[in-house]
Amino acid sequence: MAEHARTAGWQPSRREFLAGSVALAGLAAGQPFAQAAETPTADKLIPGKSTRLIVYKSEPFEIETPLDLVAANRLTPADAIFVRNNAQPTWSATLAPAEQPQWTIEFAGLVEFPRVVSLNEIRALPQVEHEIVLQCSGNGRAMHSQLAPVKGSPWAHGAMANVRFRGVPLRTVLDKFEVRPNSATRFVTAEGFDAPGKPSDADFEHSLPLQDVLDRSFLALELNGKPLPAVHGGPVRLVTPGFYGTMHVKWVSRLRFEAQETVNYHQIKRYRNAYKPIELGAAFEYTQENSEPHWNMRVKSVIFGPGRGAELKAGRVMVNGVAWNDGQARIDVVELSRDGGQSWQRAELEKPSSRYAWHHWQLPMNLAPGKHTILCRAIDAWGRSQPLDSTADWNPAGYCWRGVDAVTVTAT
Ligand SMILES: Nc1nc2c(c(=O)[nH]1)N[C@H]1C(S)=C(S)[C@@H](COP(=O)(O)O)O[C@H]1N2
Ligand SMILES: [Mo]
Repeated sequence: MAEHARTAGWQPSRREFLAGSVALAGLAAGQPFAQAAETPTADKLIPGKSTRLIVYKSEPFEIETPLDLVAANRLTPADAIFVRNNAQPTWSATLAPAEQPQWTIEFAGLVEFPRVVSLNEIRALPQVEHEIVLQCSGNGRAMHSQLAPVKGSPWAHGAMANVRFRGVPLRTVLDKFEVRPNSATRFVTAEGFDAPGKPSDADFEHSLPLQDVLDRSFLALELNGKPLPAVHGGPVRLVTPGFYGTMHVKWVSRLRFEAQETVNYHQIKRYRNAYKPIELGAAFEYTQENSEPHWNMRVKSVIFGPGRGAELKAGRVMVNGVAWNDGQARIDVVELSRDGGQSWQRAELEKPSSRYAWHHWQLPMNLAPGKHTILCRAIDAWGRSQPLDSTADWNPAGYCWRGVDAVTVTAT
């Protein structure tokens, strides 16, 4: 994609920025990564992160949270949240807030009054807070790979978190600054300010359906009650509750109102789900016609306890975990099976703090001595559920795992 010229504002182009031609006030310069033979721990890569995180890649960051750490808190603390960068902007190497007094967001494209709005102007508007599941669409890739080989980092269940974002609804900003999308507008394309390492690679951006953006999106300025850390998109990130994490564009610098989805690599070649099943092990070329982007999250549930492979005392065992979906229909049922899915028992479902957040559930089970595999699945009010056999969901990129979860334990 040709680099755009910014119509106004102080910001340099993304590529100039990456080249370091302009110094940003208040942003910690990224530490140069030591090229050690061993991958450094997450706290070395991103000061403030937990040492327990699993580093698949240090450049760009692909860092998972071990499931017990995901399960340890109702609200995932910032130091434990997984990280996924597609490029590696230097400023992303810190958990500190990205103080950006001069940051601007440009509103461009099919709008009556295109304009550039400063973050300070946005900050002054009424804010909302949403507790949401932040989940990479690659979460669960390791389970896909048990069916047939897939490409990409083998995320288990830990490319997810339950967090609270606070910020200004996009609709509020559009109203206030009279940015009026015209009737031809169908998508909003959000550009991140990060630029790829190789100039020939694509910038990071995603198109989202206009209606969802107007209904749900907000410009997040805070995470868990604190200024948004740089690594998680600070100073400002576009968040659309119910969508997969890839759509929550970090370091958002421009929103383009458009009649068509962008043809950007990250929108068309990756981050999509095919409309029809893909044969196990087969290659697949995504196009706009044969697939749809990772927008709404699929219904999913994960067992938090007992842990995978746990050895425990026979008798009464409390099984617990979480379920969620895209927040568009109520999660009705979470049920567990101990006989491979022939019979199911309903878990007790807690009222969630938000329809976009984890829905906690639990069920006591009586386990006789021996090995047990416990399955779990959620069903929402639209009847959407999770497959017992995920072969029809398999895809070569290992995207959007939503299979029935399974935990095997030994009771003695
Ligand atoms: N600008 C920008 N936004 C981005 C990305 C990126 O590479 N650049 N990665 C996306 C992907 S694929 C995911 S899963 C989430 C990860 O969010 P986190 O790093 O805050 O956990 O950010 C999304 N937003
Ligand atoms: Mo992702």
